[in-house]
Amino acid sequence: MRMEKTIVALATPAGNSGVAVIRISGERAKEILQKIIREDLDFEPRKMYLKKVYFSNLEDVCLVVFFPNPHSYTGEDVVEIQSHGGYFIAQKIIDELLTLGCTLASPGEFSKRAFINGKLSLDQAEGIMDLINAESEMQAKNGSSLMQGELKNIILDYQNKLTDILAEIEAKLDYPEYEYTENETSNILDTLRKIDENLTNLIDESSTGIKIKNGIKVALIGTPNVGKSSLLNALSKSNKAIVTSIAGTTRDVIEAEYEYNGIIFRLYDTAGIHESSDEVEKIGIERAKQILNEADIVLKVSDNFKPSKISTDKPYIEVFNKSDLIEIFEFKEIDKNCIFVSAKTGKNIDKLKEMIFNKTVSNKIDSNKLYLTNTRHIDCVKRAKSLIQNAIFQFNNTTMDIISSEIKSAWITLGEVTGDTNNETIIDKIFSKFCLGK
Ligand SMILES: Nc1nc2c(ncn2[C@@H]2O[C@H](COP(=O)(O)OP(=O)(O)OP(=O)(O)O)[C@@H](O)[C@H]2O)c(=O)[nH]1
Ligand SMILES: [Mg+2]
Repeated sequence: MRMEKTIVALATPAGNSGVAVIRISGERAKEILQKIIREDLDFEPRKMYLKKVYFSNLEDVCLVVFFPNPHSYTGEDVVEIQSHGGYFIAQKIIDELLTLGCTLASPGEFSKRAFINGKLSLDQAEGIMDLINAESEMQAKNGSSLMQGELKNIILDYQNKLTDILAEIEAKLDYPEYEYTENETSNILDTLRKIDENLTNLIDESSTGIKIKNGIKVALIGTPNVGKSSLLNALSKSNKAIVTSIAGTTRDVIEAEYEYNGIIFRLYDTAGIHESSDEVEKIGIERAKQILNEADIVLKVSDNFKPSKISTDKPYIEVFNKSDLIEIFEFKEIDKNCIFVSAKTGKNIDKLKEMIFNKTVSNKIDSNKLYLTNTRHIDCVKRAKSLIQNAIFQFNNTTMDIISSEIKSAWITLGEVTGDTNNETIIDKIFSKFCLGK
């Protein structure tokens, strides 16, 4: 399907940089490129040209390249102009392209066109965004697998199996007197059960996928002055939190993060919890309690080597900080929930990271596996699973046309993952969340 508008956007972030990439897509892309370089050139596909680009009363020497349809990102004619970086120059070139006939692209419009032109499935487009937004190795790996069609292929495989069953049932619906052999019904049931089992696995493992996507929330909780902020700095190798010897230094929640074994851990340093009459500190303490509720794991920090009195129903680790102040030659684990560390010397900080990892994700993660990380995909797979289960449960107690209708619905629901069967409003909504120029 061809679009009427030829769209333009900056594909690189706005700001000062070595180069800026301006992307144009649509029927008029080549003609507009010829106008801005003031040359009637018949571009060789995908070949870089060094050309002067004219805009306002200025000019820049740019690299330009033409990707004729359908061999381009969007499947349309695409032009890329690499100008010198800098907010001003790139913006002025875009202004000129707008006067020459381009329209400003909306967020995600390039990817949406790629999807409409069959260059990408919906989940592949979402994978590209995951890859762009990735902050950790696992997020990048998962985004890349999605982008390369790993989930799409799984979904297509299930859809094909369902199609085979549907073909078999539909062919026999015209012959109401047809009696299914035991072999035929058990083959259909076996296939449905296998799909159900695979979908169930995908759903079960998606809790790990969500952790990969969102990161693990780690709350640092304790009484004032025990070294929570110092620990946040030590764990994240940053200087984000203010550290002083004055009790009650931290008021607002301070956030920092670190990556461990490909996973992002989000640290939340909070105000020391105690009875306070200070108005500002009281608000900070309330926020600390809120963070305690939202955390995936809590570090109960103390500096007197006694377990903290703060109670939580979340998984937690007792962290005895300032261990450099006592003479322990060999730190012994009292139990699996407790560790002696020193934010000051860095002692056992890596061991603490390992403990946090083991308590939150360990053993549940296989770096070669594709996890469902997107709530939209998880929702589709859950609905498809429930339809398949309906078909299985009713199999021996109802007519084949009812079974067939459940299977058809499951097929359609699975198709929503790849965007095969979505309506236009949903598609628009999904792409509107993408970034500009993508
Ligand atoms: N010796 C030693 N001192 C530490 C260690 N960690 C923190 N401190 C000191 O303890 C004091 C308090 O540290 P903070 O990190 O500000 O403590 P906090 O728990 O964030 O304190 P509040 O924000 O007031 O609740 C500072 O003087 C730190 O230098 C440590 O491992 N060893
Ligand atoms: Mg603090």
